[in-house]
Amino acid sequence: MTQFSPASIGSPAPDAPNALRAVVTGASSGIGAATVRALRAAGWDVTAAARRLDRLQSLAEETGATAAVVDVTDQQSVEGLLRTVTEAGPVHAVVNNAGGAFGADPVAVAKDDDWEYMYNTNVLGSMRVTRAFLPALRSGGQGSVLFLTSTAALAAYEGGAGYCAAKAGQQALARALRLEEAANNIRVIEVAPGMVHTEEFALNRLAGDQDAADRVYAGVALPLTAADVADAIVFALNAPHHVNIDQIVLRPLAQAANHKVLRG
Ligand code: 8X3
Repeated sequence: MTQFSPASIGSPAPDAPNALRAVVTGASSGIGAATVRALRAAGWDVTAAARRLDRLQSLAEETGATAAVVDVTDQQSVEGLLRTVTEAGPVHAVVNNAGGAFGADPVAVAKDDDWEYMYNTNVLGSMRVTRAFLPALRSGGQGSVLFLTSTAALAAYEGGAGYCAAKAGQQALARALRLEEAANNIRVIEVAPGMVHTEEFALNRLAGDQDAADRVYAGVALPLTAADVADAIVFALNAPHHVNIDQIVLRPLAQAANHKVLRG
């Protein structure tokens, strides 16, 4: 069995001339930013893409990644990202991380705006970025497309309908894509984390209410960190190309199911 050691699998040194290149969306914070750090540490050349240029620039200075602005809800913006990336050279991996949860209402009082935004970022955003980059991935002879879904795609829970539906939709996209692109030597990977304590996930979900966001993690000894998830992403991307890790599900030990969280 392959040891869980993200940097160990034949990675070139950072800035090696023939480094593999990845694009990471939603890279301005949380799992996206951690993924940029981990990929750079494993020798990948990385374009860190998101809407917030100031954050991307700090990350670029820290890691040596390239910053690129993208709004995955905007087709022209995605096409601009594709141009920026492909003008600089071949691309080997796309990490569809942009998205998240917006709202935690039960269906009885669901807000259309929240549901539409979640569908537009998680599902349509992943589709737009993937559709745009597939020709470039194919022309390089091999490619990887990774989707950051969630354990919310695996089981529904109260107040999670919109997010669970969006993540299940994104998961279905990944599963269909795997069937469609295997003949083009493109592997499709899904990483589905449970509770990850990041700066913004719960804050976005709970409309900026910091106290409510803090309660999500209250008493949980060790939620996953963004770096934990990034390690899983790099592990899957660094596996030899004939190894398609279809799905990695990772949860904190304290979260045996989305709705069953051990709190001290
Ligand atoms: C987030 C996981 O536990 O909030 O992607 O549904 S959970």
